[in-house]
Amino acid sequence: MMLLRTCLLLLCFLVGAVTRGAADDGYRLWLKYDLIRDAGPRRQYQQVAQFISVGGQSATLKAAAEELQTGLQGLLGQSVPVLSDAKGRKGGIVLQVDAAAADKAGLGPDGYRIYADKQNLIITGRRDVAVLYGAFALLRHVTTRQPLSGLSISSVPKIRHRLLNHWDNPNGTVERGYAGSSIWKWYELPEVVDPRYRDYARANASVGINGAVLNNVNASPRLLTAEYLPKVAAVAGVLRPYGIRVYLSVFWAAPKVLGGLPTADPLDPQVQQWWKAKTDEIYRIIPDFGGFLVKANSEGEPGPQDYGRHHADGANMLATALGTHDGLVMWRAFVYKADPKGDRFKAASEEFLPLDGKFQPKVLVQVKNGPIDFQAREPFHPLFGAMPRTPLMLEVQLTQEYLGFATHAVYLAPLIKECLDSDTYAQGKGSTVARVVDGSVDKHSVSGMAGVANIGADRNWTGHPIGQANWYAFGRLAWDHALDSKAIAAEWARQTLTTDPAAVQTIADLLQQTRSIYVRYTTPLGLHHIMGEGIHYGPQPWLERSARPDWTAIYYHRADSVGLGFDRTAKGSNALALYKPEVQNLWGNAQTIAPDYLLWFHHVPWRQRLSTGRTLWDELCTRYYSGADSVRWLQRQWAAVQPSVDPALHADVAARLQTQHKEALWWRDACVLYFQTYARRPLPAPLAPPTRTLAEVQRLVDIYQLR
Ligand code: BDP
Repeated sequence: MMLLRTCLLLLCFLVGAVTRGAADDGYRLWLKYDLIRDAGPRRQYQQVAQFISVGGQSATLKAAAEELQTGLQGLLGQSVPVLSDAKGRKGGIVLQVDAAAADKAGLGPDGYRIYADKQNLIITGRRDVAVLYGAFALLRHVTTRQPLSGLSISSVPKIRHRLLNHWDNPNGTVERGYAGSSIWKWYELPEVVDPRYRDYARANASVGINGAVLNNVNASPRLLTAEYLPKVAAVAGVLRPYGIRVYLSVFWAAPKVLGGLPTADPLDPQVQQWWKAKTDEIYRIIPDFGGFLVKANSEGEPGPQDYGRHHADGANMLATALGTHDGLVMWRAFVYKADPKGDRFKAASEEFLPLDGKFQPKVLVQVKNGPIDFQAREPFHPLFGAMPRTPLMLEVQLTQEYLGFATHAVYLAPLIKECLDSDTYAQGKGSTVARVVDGSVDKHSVSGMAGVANIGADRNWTGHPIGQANWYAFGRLAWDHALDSKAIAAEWARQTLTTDPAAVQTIADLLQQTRSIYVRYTTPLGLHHIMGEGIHYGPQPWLERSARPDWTAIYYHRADSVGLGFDRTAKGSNALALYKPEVQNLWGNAQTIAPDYLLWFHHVPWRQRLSTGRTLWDELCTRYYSGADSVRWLQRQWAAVQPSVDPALHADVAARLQTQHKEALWWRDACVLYFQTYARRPLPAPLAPPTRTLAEVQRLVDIYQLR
């Protein structure tokens, strides 16, 4: 009797667990493939998914077929056999490489086409990997419940090299990573190959990412050693079927540290020989190695300038070492010498503009979206459009170093789009950053976009569940920068969070607002670089002293009894002159500049009336307060979708939003109280003054600065 009861109880528990479903831990990202519960649409998809036929044996085609099989079986609840030949059968999906047809259709190496012929659904492209992209596109199509009848889609990426940059260290830590330790387990490799690498590759391929720089730009020489290269090769082996090439960040002084040479001078024949031999060694082990990423003479890293050479000497030396190997040198333009009298805004332009036309064809110069450093809002980097003879890669940051770590919900597609859509006027109106980067403005055949990864070993990959949307959106925008950021948000939410259309809409709406809300409660009106020293978390606008003047906050906001903001007009640093006249007109006049950019370019009197009708001081306070209030709005919106989202996942985001609100108040109070010491004015009605003192907020910030 007792036994029977125990068995019954156990049975009830198991049935309960199965019907409830396991809590969603976020591991599956947007590749969930949960059953389509609505029988009507499910049947329609079932009719065209009777089988998958794959015309080829390659690992990539196999991966495509496997993904479709897993995906469709999950979505449709039926088994879908994989055949090597359709043999006149109808009602299936046919994967086929067709170079001639792809070339005729202008698909390029990666573009795909999906269309319905009389019998089947065909996915085709010039190469295996194009077919793989098509397979993922079809799954996205089904997951987002779009019709298949009469289907005909072609899609060609606008950017050739779509890369994640991992800032991962060989010891397992991640620079500016907030989702746990590195996913690359260097100590275990190459013998232990974590199955997670394959899921990483699947996720990337699903959004078209085709390259990964595995290690931090502040590079350790370790990965270049004969001991470590087989580890790199093991990772490359897992990523290869998914069309992802592996790249390495290199430590400039490696010939000294690893090769025992007395110098790392790029013009020294022994140094050149060392790199040539090292490059050949890499290609022997990893034949499709992608190339090198270099941070040189930046923030204390060694570089060619240590030997009186310039960046092009260094980049070209590596390009020569690559020789006939099919690889790239991505040379970063993130450089700024410590100059108390200078303007960091201009530093990269000063070093790189004279080098335009001096780089070898294998070199791309990688430029951050803005001139300072991944701030919540920056004007586009003045190098875009100013180096016509050099292909420029765009670098954006997905890890939220300056955007609230993995605690604040900030969807980054609007930030990335704001940069991409900015007009440089390089070749007249319409020369957007997007078109500079995709090569169309200056007729470059090579192009690239890099996203600094927000991925770590946390079960859900990105710490904050919403961070997944940033990984997703980066891939989608690198593929097609014309996509709309809210549409991407909806697409992501539909695949990741809920199938309920109203909830998807609410989530897309709220995601779309997150970045501007974050800007308002941290750095409204064009304030920048006023965050906590070193960790870059929380507010510290009062920071006056640091190892370098341009690491303080006062260097950037220039608050005084008269006003606030950095004068970058001709009366100030004249950084504005780096832009084309049309852009200077847009931003040069404090009366007409969009308020969002105001303090980037102007020192504005506190009492000055802005285009919003308020004085600078009143507008500043209003934005800080409305920004913090808007986090409450985010919370309400998120609460509204609760019935449609997995409970564990919903609770996780809801809890993070609580922290976000608390910290929005922290930012608000710190900045309003601090700037008030200069403005010496009361808060405009009806805003209630903070209930804590400046000293109290400062003490709070001090805690975060403790070691
Ligand atoms: C800064 C980060 C630093 C990076 C640097 C870079 O604080 O950790 O090494 O950028 O991009 O934002 O090289």
